[in-house]
Formats: sequence, structure tokens, C-alpha cells
Amino acid sequence: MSYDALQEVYDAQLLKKMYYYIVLTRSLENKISYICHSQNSKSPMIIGKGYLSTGQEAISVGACLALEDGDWLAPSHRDIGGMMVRGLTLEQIFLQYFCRVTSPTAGRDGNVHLGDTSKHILSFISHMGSIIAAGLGVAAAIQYREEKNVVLACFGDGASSQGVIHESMNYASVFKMPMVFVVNNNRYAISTSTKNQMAIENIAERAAGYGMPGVVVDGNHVTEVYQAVKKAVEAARAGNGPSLIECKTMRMCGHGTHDPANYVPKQELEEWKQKDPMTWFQNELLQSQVMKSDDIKSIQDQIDHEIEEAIEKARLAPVPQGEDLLRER
Ligand SMILES: Cc1ncc(C[n+]2csc(CCOP(=O)(O)OP(=O)(O)O)c2C)c(N)n1
Repeated sequence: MSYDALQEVYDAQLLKKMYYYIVLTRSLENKISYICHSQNSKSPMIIGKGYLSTGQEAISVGACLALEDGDWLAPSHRDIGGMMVRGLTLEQIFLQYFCRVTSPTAGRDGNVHLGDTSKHILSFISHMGSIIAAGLGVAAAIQYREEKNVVLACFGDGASSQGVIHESMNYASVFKMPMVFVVNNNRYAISTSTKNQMAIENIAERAAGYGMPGVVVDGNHVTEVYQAVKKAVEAARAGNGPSLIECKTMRMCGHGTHDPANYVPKQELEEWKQKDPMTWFQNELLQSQVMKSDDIKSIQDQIDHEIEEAIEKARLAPVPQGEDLLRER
């Protein structure tokens, strides 16, 4: 996109914010991966594995930046970027990964099984699809109270096969609920490719069956995701019901840090490497002169510093004791 075209649609502050959160997510998750692979397994810092969104960060970041204060996020396990956009801190994320007593789950759970209702982020539910029904419940409360907020409900291509998601989308459309469904189609559900998951080309085609708009966007282009979600959020807020937005992308890592993803053909990974969402957006910003190389470097330096600071604080936090685990929350 040219400078003029970029500036016409977005203000520079928003573009910088998009870039910051994409780099923040990539850097955070690289760090989590590094710790998982290098830590002493007898006294690990990270309990369990890391679940990363490498290669698809633009979806969560772009979608969540299209929300307003007071809107809600029902996240998938690849939405740590969007959670940070909504205000979850690096320290909270490391506390959770390190299972400390001051983590969002008080050390009772780990990795991406977290949320923060004070920031309008539902806690991710591990059973695929269930979080969407929880999001539907929040949307029902918003509607009942005649509030003007919207629920962004996020899931993957694998989860899209779950009955609860079909039921939720149908119900939301019938009752014109204030929801936006965003499916990140990253081509694999653990090792199951979309070819073995569905007999149609696009998940968004299903929207017609629920009677809601369905669109396909390039999930590696943060601006495209943002624009589509913004439009859908505005429609939902105006009382026109939900939409389904399918964001095409590729999971450029294993399902978790334990998974070398040997089932993905090398050629496929090579092709998607050329479409990396962070590199693409960085080039756009440099070419359009929204940012200079110096800005890119200082953002990276700032993020690296923020990550180290958060790790240090989380590392010093106490682990739960027996009595902590019995305490009601
Ligand atoms: C109901 C249910 N079935 C199976 C699983 C095991 N499981 C965890 S993640 C996952 C894959 C989900 O794939 P997708 O929805 O495409 O999300 P992605 O991991 O690709 O982001 C599966 C099968 C689960 N958590 N819940």
C-alpha cells in the first residue's frame, strides 16, 4: 500500500500500535520457546509447554484493535497478542507460564489457559469450542441489559468442526446478538490438515447457512483483518447481528513447543515464510515512510527490555503453597 493509501485509511498512531503488538507477540513467544527448549527439565521455569501463535500474530492483534473499551474477548489459545492489546501484561503472562501464586489462575493452571475479566477477557477454555458458548452467554447478558458492547469470539479451523460452535453461531444469528466470530484458519489442527477437516474451501461459506455475513481475509495482513473486524463490530454494535470472518494464515510452529510439526511439508512452510505477517507489515511501514529503520530498532529494543523486566518480576514471585490451593478465589 502507498503512503497515501495507508494514511487515508488509518492514522499513524494506529499503524504503529499494530506493529508494536505484532512484534511484542513474536518476541514474547520466541522467548517462551527459547525457555522451553533450554530450561533444566528437573527444575523448569515454565511448567508444561508453550502454545504459540508464530506466523499468525496479525489476526489476534488486528481483530482486538478493532474493539472498543467495554467490548469482550472470548479468546482461542493463539490469542495472546489480542489479550495484550486488551491490557493483559507481560508480567501476568510469565506469572502464568511459571505457575506463580500471583498469576491470573493463582498458579492452578499454566500457559495460555488464562484470561482477566477485569480487562473483559474471558479465560480461555481448553475444550475446543466451549469458549464460544461462554462468549455467547456474555453477549446474551449485554443484550439483556441493553448495553452497547460487542463480543469477539475467536477459534481455529479445527474447533470450527465442534457442534457447540455451529449451535452458537446459529443462536447468535437468530437473536441478532452483538458478536463477531473470527476463525483463524492456520491450515492445521495439531496434525490434521484442513483437507481432512472439511469438504469446502472456506469456513466463511458456512455463514450463509446461519444467515449472517461471511468474509475471507488475508490473515497475514493486519490492516485487512482490522478493517473486516471493525466493520463487523460496528454492525453488531448497531444491532444488526453477528458476522463470521475467516482469516487465512499458517501456523509457523508446532502445535506446542513439544511438537516439531514433521507432518507439515517443508515446501508449504517455505511458501508461507515469504508471507510472514511481521516482515510484510514492517516493509509496508518502511516503504510508506510511516516508520524509519531507527523506529523499528527502538521498538524492538524497548520490547526486549519489557520482556526481560517481566521475566525477572515473575521469577521472583512465590509459587503456591498447599493452603493457597485450598483457598477460594
Ligand atoms: C473438544 C476437544 N477436542 C480435542 C482437543 C485437543 N486439541 C487441543 S488443540 C486442538 C487443535 C485445535 O485446532 P484448531 O482449532 O485449528 O486451532 P489451532 O491449534 O490450529 O490454533 C485439539 C484437537 C480439545 N482441546 N478439545
